[in-house]
Amino acid sequence: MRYALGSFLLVTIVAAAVVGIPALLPVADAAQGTQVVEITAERFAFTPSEIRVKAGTRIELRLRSEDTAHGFHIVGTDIDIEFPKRGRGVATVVFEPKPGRYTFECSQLCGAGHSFMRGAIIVSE
Ligand SMILES: [Cu+2]
Repeated sequence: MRYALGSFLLVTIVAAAVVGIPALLPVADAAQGTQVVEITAERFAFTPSEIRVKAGTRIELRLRSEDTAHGFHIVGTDIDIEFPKRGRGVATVVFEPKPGRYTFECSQLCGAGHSFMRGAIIVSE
């Protein structure tokens, strides 16, 4: 397991398997300005693959695999983690981005379509 620790990055691995997450849609926590986004990875896509937030939002990404281990790298940042295969837990990444468009990609070789596993976080002013 690799951890890239930056000032704006917090990584935790939740040991318990998360079963039956009720929704994949972002859940806003207005009081703290935190938006929780559940992301599912499955060869060869992240769902959702596009996340839009307003500037100043703290994004808590909860990454869960539906098959093998995958990686999650936000290009241009030091966020790059591996998260476990199905049933082995969830990895949480906290990202507090400036406005802009950030590409994320799988960083753990996971099969023939690995290089297609990407998405974007779009932070508007
Ligand atoms: Cu991959």
